[in-house]
Amino acid sequence: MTKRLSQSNAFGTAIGSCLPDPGCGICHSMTTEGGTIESLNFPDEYPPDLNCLFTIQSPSYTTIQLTFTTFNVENCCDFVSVFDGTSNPLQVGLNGYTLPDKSTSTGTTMTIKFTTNSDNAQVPPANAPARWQATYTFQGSQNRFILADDEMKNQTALNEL
Ligand SMILES: [Ca+2]
Repeated sequence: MTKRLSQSNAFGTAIGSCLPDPGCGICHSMTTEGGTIESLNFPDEYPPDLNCLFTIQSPSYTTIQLTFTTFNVENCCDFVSVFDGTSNPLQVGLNGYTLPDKSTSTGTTMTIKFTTNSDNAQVPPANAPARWQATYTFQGSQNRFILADDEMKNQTALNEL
């Protein structure tokens, strides 16, 4: 019983991680449920000549769902690609001005590659500035948090007997 409790508690405190290459953008608002990731200088325009990787790591036994919430990526020359793990492509060569589909990993790692060419982004005025933002959420953790919560209640109930 004590062992199970300590495992659940260790799990419940894990928040995963989101690491951009230096000078590539930012991950923020990280919690046990996920976080937000955005292009460099967001909400302003991203610069040219980027060759960037963002690596998202979720807590054990969870998967990662990525949902773009802003997507204005120069539709000739700048590209976003999403990989399951580090190399299995989920969506490759995304650009343009409509929100891409959601991506879901099969394991605890998702990698996002973002490259921009040497020209500043030329996007339609209605879409400017060129930028993107996405939220990532950890899937499959909810039951474990509830389980951990129930175990805490059970433990409390036992202590009160
Ligand atoms: Ca560009």
